[in-house]
Amino acid sequence: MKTGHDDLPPGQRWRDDFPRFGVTSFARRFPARPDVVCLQWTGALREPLVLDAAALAGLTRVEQRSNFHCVTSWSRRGLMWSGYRFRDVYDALIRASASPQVSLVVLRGEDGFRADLPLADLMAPEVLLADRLDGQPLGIEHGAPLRLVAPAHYGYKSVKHLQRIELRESRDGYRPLGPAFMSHERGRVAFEERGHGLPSWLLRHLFRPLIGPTAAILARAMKERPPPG
Ligand SMILES: Nc1nc2c(c(=O)[nH]1)N[C@H]1C(S)=C(S)[C@@H](COP(=O)(O)O)O[C@H]1N2
Ligand SMILES: [Mo]
Repeated sequence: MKTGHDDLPPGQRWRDDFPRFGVTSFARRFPARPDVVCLQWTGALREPLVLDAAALAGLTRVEQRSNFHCVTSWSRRGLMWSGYRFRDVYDALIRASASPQVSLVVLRGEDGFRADLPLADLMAPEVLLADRLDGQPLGIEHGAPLRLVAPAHYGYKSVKHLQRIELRESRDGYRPLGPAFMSHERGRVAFEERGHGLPSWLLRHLFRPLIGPTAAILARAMKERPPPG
């Protein structure tokens, strides 16, 4: 049976570890309560909703092995995530309150990071709200208490430390994080949708030298994290 786990998407290279990674300006912002799920839903819905761990626990828990692809060109094979399908969460707990016109979803992390995806992309069965990784509760380095996992999209769509999910009926008035060339409206790995305006091979070459230094900055920030409280 073909699992797809050995397929390396265009322009990617495997690595054996799974570094804490991301945008360095957020590296020293940590979740206040990494053990407490508290996910707000705002925007185009009748009234804001908050989901906690108990609300999610009523849904089917899913275990899923998938590869992870960072836009800077590193990939990690075979991570075992556990959590809930975004689709199940939306259908069971959100849809009844949401506008039928919702087309864009903005996901925000407690560190200030954000990313957007079309609702249709989030409804794919492999998109999870994950709270466990490789049989352990999700650590702070990988997005505690809850993160998105969207394996068909570049890692920058898989927002860690999820705090708020905003539903929108259009892109009007929404500005993606950072410079335009660094974000793509979909960001699908198979189509090498790395960013905007610049060819993907160029982005790949611009990003590749930043992998080592970025991972080092994020690891150091983690080590120097002030004790909670
Ligand atoms: N909240 C938050 N989520 C984030 C980021 C971030 O800086 N902050 N970085 C993104 C990027 S660029 C990548 S590649 C992945 C890295 O996930 P990891 O740290 O678990 O390896 O997280 C994504 N989600
Ligand atoms: Mo990334």
